[in-house]
Amino acid sequence: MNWEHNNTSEMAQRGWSILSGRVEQNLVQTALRAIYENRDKSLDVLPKYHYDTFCPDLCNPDQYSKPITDLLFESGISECVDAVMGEGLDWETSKKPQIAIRWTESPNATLHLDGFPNATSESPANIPDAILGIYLTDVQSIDDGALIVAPQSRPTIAGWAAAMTQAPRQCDRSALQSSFIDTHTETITGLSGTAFLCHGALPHKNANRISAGERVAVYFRLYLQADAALPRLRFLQMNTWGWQD
Ligand SMILES: O=C(O)CCC(=O)C(=O)O
Repeated sequence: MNWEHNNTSEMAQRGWSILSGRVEQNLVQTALRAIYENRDKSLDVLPKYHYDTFCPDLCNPDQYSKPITDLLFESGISECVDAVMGEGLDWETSKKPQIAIRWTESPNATLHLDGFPNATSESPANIPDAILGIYLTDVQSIDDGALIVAPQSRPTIAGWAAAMTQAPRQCDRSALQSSFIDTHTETITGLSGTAFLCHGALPHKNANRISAGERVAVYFRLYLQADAALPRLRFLQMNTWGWQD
């Protein structure tokens, strides 16, 4: 896996980029086997698990499943990400996986930011610095349940971040979320083993799965260490996405 010059400029322009190369198929197939052996079908009906994990046993923080963390640490992805994010990444927090399975009956999704508290919550935002996605099945078109992203919402988020910095108590969280721009969205496609990095403040959702079968993706929310040279939320507080050549 490699991070090329064009990855950096794509991050700066639109907030997402596909890593060059793909995760080796033996790692992908081992992860898929673990997922299907551990999948808890009783969770399928509970929408919470669509945004958490369908395999709690693989995502137990006492010991994350090796076939899943190998996708990061044996594929060359962790080195890429370290190179991009300046080795300030908190891997203990960032290696928590989400197993995201989508099929035709999955609920409709709406654009959102991960770690963004809902309107009534008192908790602070915990928006990741970046999100790493890995498709374990082929996602060749939007109908395969691709990830959809909304870079056009950047000015809205930058404005909100500025207001949040100045007067956090007066910020209307629900107003921000309902103002994400659901037109001119972009679709991330790729064959099994494709890995992509998204800016943590890039609104996103999965497209409905129309094709037969299931889409399986693994997501990792990447957080910089608290004492990293650039503080968390740095992307939100800047007018650019924070990625420079
Ligand atoms: O399944 C996907 O591709 C997106 C999942 C998602 O948006 C989330 O869990 O926050």
